[in-house]
Amino acid sequence: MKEIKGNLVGKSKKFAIIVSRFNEFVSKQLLDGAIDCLVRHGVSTQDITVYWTPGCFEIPGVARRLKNIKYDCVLCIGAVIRGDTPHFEYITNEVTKGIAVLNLEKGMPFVYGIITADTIDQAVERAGTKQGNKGWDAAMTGLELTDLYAKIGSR
Ligand code: INI
Repeated sequence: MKEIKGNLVGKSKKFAIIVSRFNEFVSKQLLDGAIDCLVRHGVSTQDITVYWTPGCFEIPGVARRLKNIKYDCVLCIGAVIRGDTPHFEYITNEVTKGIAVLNLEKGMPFVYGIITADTIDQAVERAGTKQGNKGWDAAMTGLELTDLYAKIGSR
């Protein structure tokens, strides 16, 4: 049997992080968690580039523009919080679909680090309090996937 796993090795790996400014009081905590995780796993701060978007809706478009720049992984980070109108559904659907399509089309990992919460409390709980930090979790996924993709090689 042959089994291939991605290890959490960040040395010499280049990461882009795209983060939404909307609900910045949450997304900034997610960004800090992601950077902390990458650096603690050996990624140099010089190998991390952060791109800010107005909202989560814009994240897939910006991610697509990065395709010609040499990154090993793109982390997509933001928070969509439900309001009184159906807006939440449109934003979450588009950002989710957009990131999924990029993963399939571009042959490199685009990690889904988007919190979709019904309430502000739920979002805060996932941004470094009760439920951990989903930015940190996204970075862990990114580290594992960059190593796994490297082991698989280009197809
Ligand atoms: N963008 C978010 O990142 N989170 C939200 O909760 C949100 N809500 O609720 O409106 C949001 N809206 C802005 C959207 O992402 C776009 O930036 C905007 O529609 C302009 O295209």
